[in-house]
Amino acid sequence: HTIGLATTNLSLHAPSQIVAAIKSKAGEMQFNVVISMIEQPGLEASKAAVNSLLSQRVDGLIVNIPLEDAEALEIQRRCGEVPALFLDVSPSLAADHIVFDPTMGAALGVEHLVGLGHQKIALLTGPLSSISARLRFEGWQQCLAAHQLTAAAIMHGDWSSLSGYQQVLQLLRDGENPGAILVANDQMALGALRALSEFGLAVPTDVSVVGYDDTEDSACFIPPLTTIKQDFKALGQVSVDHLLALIREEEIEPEILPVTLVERQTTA
Ligand code: IPT
Repeated sequence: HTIGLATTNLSLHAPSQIVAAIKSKAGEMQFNVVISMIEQPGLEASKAAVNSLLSQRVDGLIVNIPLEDAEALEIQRRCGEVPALFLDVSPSLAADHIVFDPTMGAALGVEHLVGLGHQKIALLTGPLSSISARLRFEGWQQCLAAHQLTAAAIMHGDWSSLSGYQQVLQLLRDGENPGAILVANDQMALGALRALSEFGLAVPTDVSVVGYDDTEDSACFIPPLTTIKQDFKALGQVSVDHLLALIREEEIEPEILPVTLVERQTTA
């Protein structure tokens, strides 16, 4: 038995940890995993990846590529009888999916900083072509508004640590001085920490930083990163269980997984 896994670029930490978790759980269940990786997200590349997995006669598909609802539905149609489970889509998608709760993750970050007394909070989003990046961004803005706050600055990165470094460096060069930065993933937070350090700003005494993901390395950043944990091991287990249920033609509902705040040493 074989699971097909269509994934966004594995040079990013979160997708590679998701693949590792799926591969481990599938192994326990005596399923093989064949992987098709796309270089850049997009509908055409996603369709090609899915076609190549279908031609290898997989029993079911997991798709961890950021997709708009219409794109996911088109891919689902293309799969025909083969069940497909989506991991990077809107929680309201009308197709099988398991996603981490982006609104909860955004709110946890804002509430943590506001609870510490921060009011000048800058936002560093992921690429706005990604549905999850947009949902985290919207969640931050809604939660700030609920506290009568607006973002002190808005920056857009591409998930890479280098983009985080460049965006925060530019912010500081422009003379902006936020008391805190909410960052949409830990890799960009790593770059943000480097920019702050190069500017002579101390974390967390001058600037607080909150990441998002809690990837394997985040506890070893300098200082250890406070972040929103998406439990990738749990996602791997739940998504394989869920796909196997779909393969057995059992009735099963989409799931929204909770996220948690992991408080380390980048916030005060
Ligand atoms: C999402 C990660 O949070 C982000 O860091 C980045 O790696 C992105 O994936 C790549 O697409 S996790 C996803 C399941 C929403």
